[in-house]
Formats: sequence, structure tokens, C-alpha cells
Amino acid sequence: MKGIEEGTGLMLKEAGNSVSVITDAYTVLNKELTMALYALLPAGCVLADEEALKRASRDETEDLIFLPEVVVRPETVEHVQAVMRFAYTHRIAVTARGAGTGLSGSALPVHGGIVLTTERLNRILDIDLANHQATVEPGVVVESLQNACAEHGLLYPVDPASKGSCTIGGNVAQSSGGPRAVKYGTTRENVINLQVVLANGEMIWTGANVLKYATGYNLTQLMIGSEGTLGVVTKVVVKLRPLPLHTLVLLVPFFEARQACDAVSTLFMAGLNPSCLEFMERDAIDAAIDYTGSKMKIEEGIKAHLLIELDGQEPATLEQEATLFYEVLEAKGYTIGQILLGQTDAQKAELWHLRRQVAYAVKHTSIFKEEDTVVPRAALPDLLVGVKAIGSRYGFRSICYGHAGDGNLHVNILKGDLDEQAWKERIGVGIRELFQLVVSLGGTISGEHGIGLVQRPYLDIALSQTHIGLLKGIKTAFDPTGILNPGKIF
Ligand code: LAC
Ligand code: ZN
Repeated sequence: MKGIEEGTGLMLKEAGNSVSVITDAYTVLNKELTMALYALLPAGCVLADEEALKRASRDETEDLIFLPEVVVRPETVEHVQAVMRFAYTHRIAVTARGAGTGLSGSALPVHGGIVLTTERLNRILDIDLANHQATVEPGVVVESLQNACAEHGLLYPVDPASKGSCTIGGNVAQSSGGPRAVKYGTTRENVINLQVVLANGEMIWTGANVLKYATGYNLTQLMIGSEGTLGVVTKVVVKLRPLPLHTLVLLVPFFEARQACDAVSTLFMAGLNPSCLEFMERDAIDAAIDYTGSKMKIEEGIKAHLLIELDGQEPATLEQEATLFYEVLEAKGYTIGQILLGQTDAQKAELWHLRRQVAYAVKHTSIFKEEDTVVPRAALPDLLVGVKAIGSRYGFRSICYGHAGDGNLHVNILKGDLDEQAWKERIGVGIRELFQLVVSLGGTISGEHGIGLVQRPYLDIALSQTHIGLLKGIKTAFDPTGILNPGKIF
């Protein structure tokens, strides 16, 4: 890669190869400090070769690249403590990183320094069958935890699209969600306790391994979604539930996208409780079909789909519930096409594969900006109409999809044929307008991807100065010298 230099917290933007340098007050790891860091940890735990630095320099957010000066791969909590004590003493920036699947630039070391990856902290320490809890290290891949729990008839429900690669620590940092959040909650609702190494290397547990907690401020919840700016999570205790034995998946095509959005609150008002309720615009499913080489055919004139999953212990109950779904949709007079019912494992897997690939498929088609809007679910139709109106005003094409049951709409704004100059001039104003709309509908600017680096310029739309002031006060209490993932959120 052209233009990489070591040791300065360089920012390299691939698009157009423009390179700008962020100068800052953090200590650069010179040779002496790097050697001291090598001496602190066992062989293989500290890397400074170009390959390792490049791997840690990006995530799945657009085309941003920031090089760290060194990568550390601790194997124990004591290693993490040693790194933090070292960074605290020398005022070196530390950015914790899971699998790098984030979508807000949160794991990017914008001030260089140390990237602390959790790849070697990847053990499932305990599955406590008597209490329906699991204790894991942050580098455990979410799907591995789910599989391990399923062997005991238990469910860890949080399932981001990237569940096969993202880690539980990354999910804690971002408060990740995914399709099943509509029934089971996001990471927030499923984590009960955290072991955290603080900026100065001290270690705390944020709560206790209990299902109720009224013992002072809730530091567990504070830590979730804090994007590595308050501490480094070294153990996560999650709650588990009985594994539903059966699922049923329906793909419902709508001739009007607005009606698909409207159907979401209608279904809940009828008393239904799906385990997933996802929305995909026609262009989203088309892109996924192309990208995955699926043979699925979508009827002419269809503008959007709802992908609905029901789960439970009895197939007969699920079938009754599915019938109720049809009845509710019919009674409302929505114009829908042929409903596809996924019954076999292969059919269900194909439908979910398409849904999980949408983000990758859409990004494959154009330069893009992905937004993670969320509104009260009844406001979804207004959000969709507003997104399209803003798009027409600025000349952007947009593709929307997401977790409709949560009112969480991912809006992919595509550059398409727009020329470079117009894209650069309009994208920021367009996003600002989109977020203003979201807030005016009672929503907020991120539901599950976080603020990180790329949403930071828009935080003032969602939060008042008083609110931001309180957040900054919390940051200072936890991280007085500002070494933990600097440059994020505010
Ligand atoms: C999804 C990711 C992008 O829902 O959040 O596919
Ligand atoms: Zn999502």
C-alpha cells in the first residue's frame, strides 16, 4: 500500500489517495518504548510488522485506514493490565479491537498508538447450566458461543449479520443488535456483568452475576455501547434462555414499500411476537440475489419484503401464529404477492443468507455511506418516505433494509453516478438532514452500529450540549488522560 509510514498515527484515505496526518498529544512509540512493551508480554503478543499494522488499520466502515504503531495480542487479563499500566504511564493511545467488523470506525486507531486485539482472549470459560449464564472472554466469536450454548439446549440470542466473525467484545462495545433483538433484545439486554480493565490498569467487575441489580449506578450498562472509550472489557457474563426447538420463516412481498413498513406496527398491535421482523427494499434483495448467485426469482412490481421468523417449542403453535399473520395482513388490505414459506432448514438458511448478505451486496455496487437510523416502529413509513425525499433533493440513490420490528432502518446512501465533487459537497448535508428527520420522528442516529468516528460530527443532532457534557464528564472520570480509544463518540 502506498504511503504507509510507521509510528505517527497517520490517516490514509484510499479514495483519491489523499493523505492527511493527525498530529496529537499522545506519545509516539519510539524504539525504546516498543522494546519495553515487547519485554512486558510473552513472545508473539506484540507485533509491529507491516502486515499486522495493516490488518489493524481498518474495519468494515467505508474506506478509512489508520495505522497503529504497534499491535498487542494479550492472552490474559494480567497482560491487558500490564499494557494499560504501560500506556497510562507514557500516555499512549490504546484502541481495543475485536474482529474489525464494525461499521462506525470505532476500532480505528485514529491517533496511532497501540491496537489491543482480543483475538487470543477467545475462551468460553463457563456455561453455567444451573443459572443459565455463560462467562466468556471478549474475543469469542458470537456464533461459536451460540453453538456451544445450543449443545446444552440453550440460546444466546444476539445475532448481528456478521455473527460468524464478529466477537462478543465488539458486540459489547457497540451494543450490537441483529434480527433477533426484536424479541430477545440487543447485547444490552443480554449481558449481566463485565470484567473491565480501567485506563490505569486496575480491574473491576461492573456488577454481579445476577438478574437484578440495584446496587448503585449501573456500570455494566454504561460500559455497553461505550466503544472502548471507558475501559477494556476482559470477561463478559451473558444470560441464556431455553433454545427454541422450531422456527418458521416467511418472506412476504409487498407491492408498496410504504405498506411493508406500515405492516410492522400492525402485526405487533395484533398481538404477534415474531423472533425476527426484517425489512428489505426490492433493490436490497436484488443486490443480495446477484451477489450470492441465488436462483430466487422476485415477482415483477414487488417493491419490498418483510422477512419474518417465528420461534417456539411446538410446530403447531407456529403454524397457528403464521395463519394469524396472513389474516392480519389480509384484513388490512395490503397488496402483497406470493408469500414464500421457509420450512426446511435449507430454505430457511437461504432466506437468512440473503438477508445477512444485503450489507455486503449493496456496498459492492457503489461508493456508499451507511446510516443506522432508528425510530419508534410506527414511524417507519414516514422515515422511509422522508429518506426517499431527501435522496431526490440531493441526487442520491438509497437502499434501505434492516430490523423493522425495532424501527431500525439501515439506510445505504449510494454515490452511484454522482460526480466526485457533488458527492463530497452534498453527502454531509444530506446525512444531517436525514438525522434531523430521524430525531423529529422521535428516533436517534444509531441503533446498533455506534457513533465511533463517522457519526461523531452528527452527535449534536441527537444529544443536547448538556447531555454531551454529562457524557464527557463520565469519560473523564474513567479515563482522565484520554488514552482509551481517543477521537471517538465526541
Ligand atoms: C445488518 C448489519 C449491517 O443488519 O447491521 O445487516
Ligand atoms: Zn443491522
